[in-house]
Amino acid sequence: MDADYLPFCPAPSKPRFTPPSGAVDAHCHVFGPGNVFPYAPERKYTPCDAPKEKLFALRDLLGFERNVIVQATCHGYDNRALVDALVSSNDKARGVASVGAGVTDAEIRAMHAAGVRGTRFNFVKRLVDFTPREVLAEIANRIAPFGWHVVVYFEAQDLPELWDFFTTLPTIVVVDHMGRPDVTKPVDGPEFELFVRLLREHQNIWSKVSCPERLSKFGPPTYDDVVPFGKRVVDTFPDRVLWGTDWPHPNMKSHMPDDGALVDFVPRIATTPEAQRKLLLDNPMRLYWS
Ligand code: 0GY
Repeated sequence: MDADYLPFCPAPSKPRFTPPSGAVDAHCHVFGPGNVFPYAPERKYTPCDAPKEKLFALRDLLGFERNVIVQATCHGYDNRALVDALVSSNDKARGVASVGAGVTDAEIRAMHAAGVRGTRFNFVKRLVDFTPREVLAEIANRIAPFGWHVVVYFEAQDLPELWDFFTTLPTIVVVDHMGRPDVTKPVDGPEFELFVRLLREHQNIWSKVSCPERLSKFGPPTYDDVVPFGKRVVDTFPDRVLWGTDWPHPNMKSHMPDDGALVDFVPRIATTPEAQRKLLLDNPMRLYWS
């Protein structure tokens, strides 16, 4: 089956930046292979196969030790590819699944044993059909007793409408990609200010400072226009930030990033060894391995 966007970078460069020992790539995916783990019939895109072996090889090349593998919409609620990667990882991977309201405690327990520690709610309209908030709230209440958190993916213009829902969730809430700011707007303008306020007023809300390749209008390899946004979030909330490659970069149509260049973006937003250690090691270890 053909993918409907670009294939991932076949030969990423070795980064110049060396991550701290034990570092975690806290946002990446596995896709298929489709002949073993079929893609969801309701998916909005067809990815290229991106199996666990390739992810683990990339992890080693980039100088990381662990992965947090996030269920993407192309696999729907079928978490088998994710769970297979987790149990094959030798305790080097944790997961964020996607579950429906019908999930049972036994299913949650089995996923937990495999290494799942959260569920993801996706609000990006091009990626998913609408799910009523009451259903999502019910799922959050079901997973909370297991110590799981909720990962949310949305775009900046939708934050006002989602605010009340996010701020009443009973778990830690991790926002993907800084809530996808429009980086042509000022970093201290009202739109990004609202996102910063979300984290400032709610200590249970964290942010991934990932995906400059999706947010940038300047483009590769340095994604300069994203730096002030990432740096502001890392500087302001050093203990509640995570970073990931987003390999294999689903839906990237403008260009396919060199994952080595993405790692070299990290010291530009986390500018001290302490900030880098928190971002790449202490924070993800606390959330996923403690
Ligand atoms: C990402 C981003 C995207 C896709 C998904 O679940 C998904 O399909 O998250 C996107 O298209 O922006 O983080 O993987």
